[in-house]
Amino acid sequence: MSDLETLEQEILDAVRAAQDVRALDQVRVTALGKKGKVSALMRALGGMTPEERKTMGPIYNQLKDRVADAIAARRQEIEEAELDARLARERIDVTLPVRPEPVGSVHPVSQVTEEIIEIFAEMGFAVAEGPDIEDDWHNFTALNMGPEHPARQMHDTFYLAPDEAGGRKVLRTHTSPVQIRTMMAGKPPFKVIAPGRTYRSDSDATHTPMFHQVEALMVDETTHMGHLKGCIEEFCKAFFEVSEVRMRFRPSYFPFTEPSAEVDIACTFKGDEIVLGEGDDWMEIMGCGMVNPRVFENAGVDSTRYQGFAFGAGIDRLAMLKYGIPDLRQFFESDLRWLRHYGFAALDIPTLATRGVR
Ligand code: 2U9
Repeated sequence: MSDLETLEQEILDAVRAAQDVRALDQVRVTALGKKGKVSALMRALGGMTPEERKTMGPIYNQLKDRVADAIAARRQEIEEAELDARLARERIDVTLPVRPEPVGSVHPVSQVTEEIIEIFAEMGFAVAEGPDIEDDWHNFTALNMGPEHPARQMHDTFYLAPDEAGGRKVLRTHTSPVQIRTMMAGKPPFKVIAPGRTYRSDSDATHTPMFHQVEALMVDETTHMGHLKGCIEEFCKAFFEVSEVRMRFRPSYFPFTEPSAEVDIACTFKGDEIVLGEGDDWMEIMGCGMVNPRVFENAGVDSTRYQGFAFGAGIDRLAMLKYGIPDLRQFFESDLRWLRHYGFAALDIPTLATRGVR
């Protein structure tokens, strides 16, 4: 056997003997690394005559390729064997029943979202969804906030980098674009709620950059403000689990509704606790109004035939009020102690309907 053949045999034996990626890498370094044996041969080509180089060059190159191929093949073998071993080690029997002990909990925002969806489902509202990343038109312009509208400034918008055409997408600042998409995709009547994540560049004790909203939209030929008031009142009674709730509607302004109002519910502060539904104090819980005809026209709905109401509320704020959670920022800190304290038992779905509150 020539020296070259012996060298190749030695290297290939070492490749086969390597049992893990680290050992294999060691073999690669001793053969093909800077100071490796095959690399030394390649370097030696430089000191040869042109004729010698012509003969030996291809021989050394082929040797190098065979060694590299053998290493790559062995690496694949080792990786596949390691994966098989890991899959066998970490095998999970997905047919096993769920552990009986509490291992996780439902976040108050998820719990409250489910409660809200259920209350509105009973009133005949479907859930509508849309993208978190929106275009300017759906988030602003369609909602009667044209490029120069001052209300845009109040939204503290997160803008994405401009695309090739110079358009800048936004993280939706409210869930209202979902209702625009719903109206554009279908025909009236509409009866939907849009719960979901919303984003504004704002952070203090009562604001987080990501928060949750729920908005409702009902559109038909005779929908009027009485329906709006009745619907909000039914929602409040069911959500806060009280048989009566005193409310007041304060005139307000939103570009997408006309007229617009803010809704307060009566409350009493008893020490640290707050009792909702009765008392001499007021707590603002949502905004609402009759859909501005301009919004209907933008969304392809005939505003001479249809009218509708809309309202919007912060889910996080509703959760704080209902479950006595003092600090909004803790909602999103993923602190296990907080989650264990304020979380709800998984699988124990305490729906309002099954508890027969209404
Ligand atoms: C369409 C037409 C009208 C949704 C509305 C509000 C009033 C409102 C705030 C509540 C608390 C946002 O999270 S918050 O700060 N929202 O006051 N939202 S009316 O009106 C719409 C939506 C969509 C097509």
